[in-house]
Amino acid sequence: MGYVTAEERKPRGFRESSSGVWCDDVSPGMVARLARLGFDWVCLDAQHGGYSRTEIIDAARSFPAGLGELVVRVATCDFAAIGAALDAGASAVIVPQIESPAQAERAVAATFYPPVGERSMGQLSRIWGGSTMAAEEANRSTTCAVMIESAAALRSVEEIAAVSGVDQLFVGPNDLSLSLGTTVQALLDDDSETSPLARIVRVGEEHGRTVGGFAGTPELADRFRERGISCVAVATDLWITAEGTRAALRSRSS
Ligand code: 3PY
Ligand code: MG
Repeated sequence: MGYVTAEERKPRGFRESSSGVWCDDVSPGMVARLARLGFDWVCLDAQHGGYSRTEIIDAARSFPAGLGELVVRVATCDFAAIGAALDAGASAVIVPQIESPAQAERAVAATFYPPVGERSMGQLSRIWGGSTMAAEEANRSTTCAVMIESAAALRSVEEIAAVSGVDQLFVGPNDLSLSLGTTVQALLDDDSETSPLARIVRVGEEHGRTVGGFAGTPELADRFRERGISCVAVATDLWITAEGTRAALRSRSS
């Protein structure tokens, strides 16, 4: 599979039904290649992956324009970290472990410029000669996704989704299943109308929020989509290199 160009492909946005890739290992080259190969969005993981602020900036500088969105999963609901990811050039943030409307309001305040929020102006693209965005345009094109990944978050999911400025509910199945005392597989197998995933999807629909989630493999991604979760991290950089390695070694002589 070769690289695609912006003309050949119209990437789907992070707010739509889309397929993204999750990057743990720090490699601006890998991030750029994954965007060029066809993912709708590439997420840098600053919570459980290796990404620090400097490395987010390096990846953003080499991200190919027009070929999908750069997304950052920040380490925590931190005002400075959210602003720094967006200043570097991310068009969306995924904010982990949101459990209350007050926390969701904090995430929104950090993501958007006034009058919507309290983000401070200072985009870094001016440093490398890129164009900066006016506050209004940035507010229109930036996405705030809050992670629903605990029993407490599930209890407050209606109130969290109702917070103005929350664009997306993003399911963290590993933490959610740990918190509920179950497994990712059991969460996905539960097809009842009262299941945790059905509840999140219903609430998302009621409030006009996209529902996204971390799958990490195409097999799990299909299961997420069957449950109505549409904006899915369908692979990780580590999975892709492992699968590529496995495929390559199939030709090894025994
Ligand atoms: C989770 O599954 O808990 C996540 O945060 C995905 O990385
Ligand atoms: Mg998690």
